[in-house]
Amino acid sequence: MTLEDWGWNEKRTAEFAEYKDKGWKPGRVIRPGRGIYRIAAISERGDGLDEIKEKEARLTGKALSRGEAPAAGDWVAWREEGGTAIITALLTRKTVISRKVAGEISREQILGVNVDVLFIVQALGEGRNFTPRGLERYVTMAWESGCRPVVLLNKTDLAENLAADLDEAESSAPGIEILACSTLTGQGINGLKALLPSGQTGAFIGPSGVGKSSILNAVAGTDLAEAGSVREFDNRGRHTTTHRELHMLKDGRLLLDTPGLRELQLWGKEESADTTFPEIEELANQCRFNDCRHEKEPGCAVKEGIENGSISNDRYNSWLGLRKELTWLESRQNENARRELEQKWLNISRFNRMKKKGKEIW
Ligand SMILES: Nc1nc2c(ncn2[C@@H]2O[C@H](COP(=O)(O)OP(=O)(O)O)[C@@H](O)[C@H]2O)c(=O)[nH]1
Ligand SMILES: [Mg+2]
Ligand SMILES: [Zn+2]
Repeated sequence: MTLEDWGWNEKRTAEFAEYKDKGWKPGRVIRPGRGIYRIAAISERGDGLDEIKEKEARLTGKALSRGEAPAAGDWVAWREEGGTAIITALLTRKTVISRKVAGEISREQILGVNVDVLFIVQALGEGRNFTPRGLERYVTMAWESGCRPVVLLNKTDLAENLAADLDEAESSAPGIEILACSTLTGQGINGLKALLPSGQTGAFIGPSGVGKSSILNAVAGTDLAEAGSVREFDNRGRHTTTHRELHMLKDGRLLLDTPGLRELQLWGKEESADTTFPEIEELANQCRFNDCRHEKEPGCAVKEGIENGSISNDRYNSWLGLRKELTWLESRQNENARRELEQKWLNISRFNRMKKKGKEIW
């Protein structure tokens, strides 16, 4: 096995050059933890050749600056210190799948990084929540991540009207490949495999219970991930959000299992939803006023589009709602950034005051 099998390429080699000079080695985070990370890393075999081995690496307080904890899928640099691997640097992230943490706090939660193909899983039939509006949220998240999105409509064995479901999915995910599948009948599993060449990393996102772990197992041909929604709760009945793991399948495919999301709160900017609604975005550029809010303004091409039927009212309302949510989030992010900057200046002036007094500070 080589680093390339884990997704390494020439660009990474170039980026790693400065770390190589320091004697550091590359590795990829398989499973993040609190302070201890499982990584796939180069190690010497003893006969002078290298091999890839899984090992545990530690993150020391000094290693990385705050807010930069390695995530599942990250490429890192590490060095050996007294028989322990210490993570020393994070390489740039090609893609980042993130959401806002649940609740009131506006902080980013990273679900996985350096994923190439992001499978949005929705389940059909009884109950398990495929709704056009819900799918639009996931599509927005997917575009924001930078990954190539694919929609998986799972549990086709339970579908009452697959053609209608496909139609609905198509309107909510324009321009995105949609695949119908079932882990029960095996439908669509080969089609899914065809979308993920080896050496590329795939990941599944979607609500709990839609079949993410089951699909992973179906692709793997063995039980890698624990399926069955019961296990997504810990023994106190709380929803567990810790499970994030990059799996290398026997056939070399790389797949990241993420925890089920009970609710998806978006993380992004005001424009993040625009790619999800290309038909609206196109008209929004033709409004009379540049700062048209597409609500009551005269000469609004979006409103005209609704009237003449080229935009659906549901999609329009969904778009407005998502934009409002994201605008609010952006203002909160700016507020956070302002506060952080303020704190930094506060620390600097404190530092200067102490220095003047000739005190030892840290
Ligand atoms: N009928 C049907 N059930 C499925 C299918 N895929 C998964 N399930 C079931 O749905 C439940 C949740 O699956 P799981 O893989 O744990 O979902 P996750 O929470 O998204 O990882 C389990 O009971 C699975 O057996 C499918 O294609 N058809
Ligand atoms: Mg699961
Ligand atoms: Zn307008």
